[in-house]
Amino acid sequence: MFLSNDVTIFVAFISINLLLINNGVEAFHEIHPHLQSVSALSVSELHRTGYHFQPPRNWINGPMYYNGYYHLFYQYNPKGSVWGNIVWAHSVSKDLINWDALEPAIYPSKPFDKYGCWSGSATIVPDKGPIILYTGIIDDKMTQVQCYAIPEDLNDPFLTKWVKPDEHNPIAIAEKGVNASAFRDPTTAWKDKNGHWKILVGSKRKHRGMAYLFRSRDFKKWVRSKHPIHSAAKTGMWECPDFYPVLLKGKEGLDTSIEGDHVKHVLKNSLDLTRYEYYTLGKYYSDEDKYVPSNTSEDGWGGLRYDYGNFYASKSFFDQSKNRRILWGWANESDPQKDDVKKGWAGIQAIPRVVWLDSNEKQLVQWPVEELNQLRDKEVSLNNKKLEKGEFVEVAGITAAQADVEVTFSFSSLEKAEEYDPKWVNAQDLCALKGSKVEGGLGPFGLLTLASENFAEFTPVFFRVFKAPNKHVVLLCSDASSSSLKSEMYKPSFGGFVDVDLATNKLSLRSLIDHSVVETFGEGGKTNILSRVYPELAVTHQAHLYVFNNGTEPVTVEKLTAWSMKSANIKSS
Ligand SMILES: *[C@@H]1O[C@H](CO)[C@@H](O)[C@H](O)[C@H]1NC(C)=O
Ligand SMILES: *[C@@H]1O[C@H](CO)[C@@H](O)[C@H](O)[C@H]1NC(C)=O
Ligand SMILES: *[C@@H]1O[C@H](CO)[C@@H](O)[C@H](O)[C@H]1NC(C)=O
Ligand SMILES: *[C@H]1O[C@@H](CO)[C@H](O)[C@@H](O)[C@@H]1NC(C)=O
Repeated sequence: MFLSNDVTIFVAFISINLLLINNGVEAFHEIHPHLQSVSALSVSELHRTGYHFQPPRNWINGPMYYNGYYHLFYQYNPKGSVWGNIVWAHSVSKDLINWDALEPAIYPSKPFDKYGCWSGSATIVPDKGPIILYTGIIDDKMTQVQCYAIPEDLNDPFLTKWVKPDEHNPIAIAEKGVNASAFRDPTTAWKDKNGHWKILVGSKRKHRGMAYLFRSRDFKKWVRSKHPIHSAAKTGMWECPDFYPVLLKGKEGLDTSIEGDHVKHVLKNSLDLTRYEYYTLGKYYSDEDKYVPSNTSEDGWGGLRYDYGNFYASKSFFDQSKNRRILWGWANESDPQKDDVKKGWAGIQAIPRVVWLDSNEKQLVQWPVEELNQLRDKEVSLNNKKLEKGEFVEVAGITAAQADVEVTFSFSSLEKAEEYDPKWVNAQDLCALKGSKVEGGLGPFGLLTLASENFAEFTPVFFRVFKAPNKHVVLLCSDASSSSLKSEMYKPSFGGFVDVDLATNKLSLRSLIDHSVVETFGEGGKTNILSRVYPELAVTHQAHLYVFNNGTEPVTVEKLTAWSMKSANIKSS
């Protein structure tokens, strides 16, 4: 995976402790000068996250669970502040929240990856252990091939060292008809019922995005199937494809090799053209190496998204220790590059999310891994609090800049819902049109996160309900437009529609607030939005959290629980 236009500065990890004073904020940070690549002299803690994983460089390769440890591999440039020299950095964890960094697992060392080791995935192959497949760059024209690496010592619990055998490497090259500059990001392999291993590799032909399928008996010799498993016109390069089964009923995750009538398959791609991710649900015909999206999901960028905010290059893996599928994405910065240089870091990981098929079988549902709850500290609650139009109530007593909040709102009637205009097909545009200050009927109501004393800054996360001829349309917005006094930020008002039955007259939200992140799960994880924000005033102890209602219909905070969140223990190497 390749972010040519995104120059992220990482600085990181000097081995002396720095004490920074920023607006009264104290912070310690460890930095290693030998890894430092740009001239930042200090690392600003101001907007640094307390419990979201912050790699120095940031999108992920295949995370995996093996022998009691979760492994996170991520793309990282140890030599420069601009994109290049990409290696696979490596951290391990027992619980997906607290992490220890190891030395890089994979770095350019062979003719087949001399110019870079790009994204890929890990597969745990029975009797062999984990095998990493990744994209190697063989020349300065960015010619891409697929390679593999294996642990040097399977008895090392951390799998610290990885080797790239000369035999059978690279495992796949761009043969005739395949664009060698657009041929990357192999998926985790699955094994079909005939014993063939299969992987996908993202590509495009002119403007048509596609995923090629490769097949192998022995995980060494791979053959490309004649047709891509799937393709879609005008979607451009498919980065970081992900392909996996989900159970029709239940939240349990499945091993990537499961197929049959009791599952649907998910095909996700990160579209380089829009910088967002889209997925479809569909049927996988393994004998024909074909995937057909079902008619409930739109194929292309009008379609379903894991997250309607900053969330890209995600990967999922099956966690056999807890029988769940975990989805993990990367969130870039929204501040200008010069601020990244100043603050000395850029890019975070979203909180790992369990993913399963909604009972309506039309979309996925996601929820933060339960391990996150160990960081919950001081708890406050607010129950049965009615909010009239224009009312807002503070959720006081917690660290509002580093918090987890869950809330259920109820209302007695849908009558006052505003008329829905069928022209409003784009949720993000609608959120921009109807912000939290625009009075509505039922909604806007929700949380007001990272608010400063006088509301000069705030990031509202809210619902708004509309009435269409035969149904209600529910909109969820996460609006960064007033999040910071600084003007030159990217401050979108992200939005997504929520496919929910309103018969219960209730809507719920969970927001994970972490200094420069507001990561929201709407209606139990049906519609999710991650926003990056950089308040000037609403920082650390000056940040406040509220519930609010700006609709004419009163709403009730039926139940709200909020926690101060402890920081995770994320160590650098
Ligand atoms: C191959 O992909 C590269 C990189 O995106 C692009 O610049 C080039 O035009 C593509 N070639 C063809 C023949 O489509
Ligand atoms: C979608 O497909 C199902 C069968 O798989 C069919 O019953 C339904 O009518 C189709 N819906 C549309 C809108 O085509
Ligand atoms: C609610 O509306 C009022 C009046 O427009 C506005 O001053 C206030 O900021 C709004 N609340 C939020 C959370 O946007
Ligand atoms: C993250 O940054 C913003 C602002 O610079 C861009 O608009 C996005 O395209 C970018 N997202 C990704 C996935 O790179």
